[in-house]
Amino acid sequence: MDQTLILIKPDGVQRSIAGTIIDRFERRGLKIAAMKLMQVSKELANKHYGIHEGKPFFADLVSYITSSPIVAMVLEGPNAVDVARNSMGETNAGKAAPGTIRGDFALTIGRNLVHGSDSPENAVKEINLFFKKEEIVSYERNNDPWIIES
Ligand code: IDP
Ligand code: MG
Repeated sequence: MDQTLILIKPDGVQRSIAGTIIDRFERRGLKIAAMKLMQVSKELANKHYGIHEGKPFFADLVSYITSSPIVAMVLEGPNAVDVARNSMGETNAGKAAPGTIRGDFALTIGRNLVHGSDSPENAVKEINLFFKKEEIVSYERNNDPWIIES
């Protein structure tokens, strides 16, 4: 099954809507395979956002993601990467559609509440950056047949 890395960024935790955000993904049908509250180090932030190094917003992005704890999750399901990003809405929260997490709870690109991997290849890399193998749990969810047809 496909997996994706989701981060509830510091604004989500500080605004006490981490549970609401997790709820959106859970109710969509995605399965939680791993989850933890953690403080992102500067080193981890630089690795995770390495692709954006050199862009004008890079320094602010690193200081945003390291400013306060985040919730990191591995979510699982068919097409998990695209499904999660659709539920998150556009990067620029001010333009995100109502019904999405960003469209319902955020206003600006610089405080857009969530990160989601952008491809299955990057999902594998990002999951390995944030989680040890033993932190990812494989289990049966007994309502799966009501969510995913076999
Ligand atoms: P994504 O999070 O939707 O994948 P990316 O383009 O990968 O979007 O950018 C990573 C993060 O960098 C965004 O979620 C946002 O927090 C921040 N970011 C991107 N572009 C800008 C910008 O123009 N100004 C401020 N922050 C930005
Ligand atoms: Mg991205």
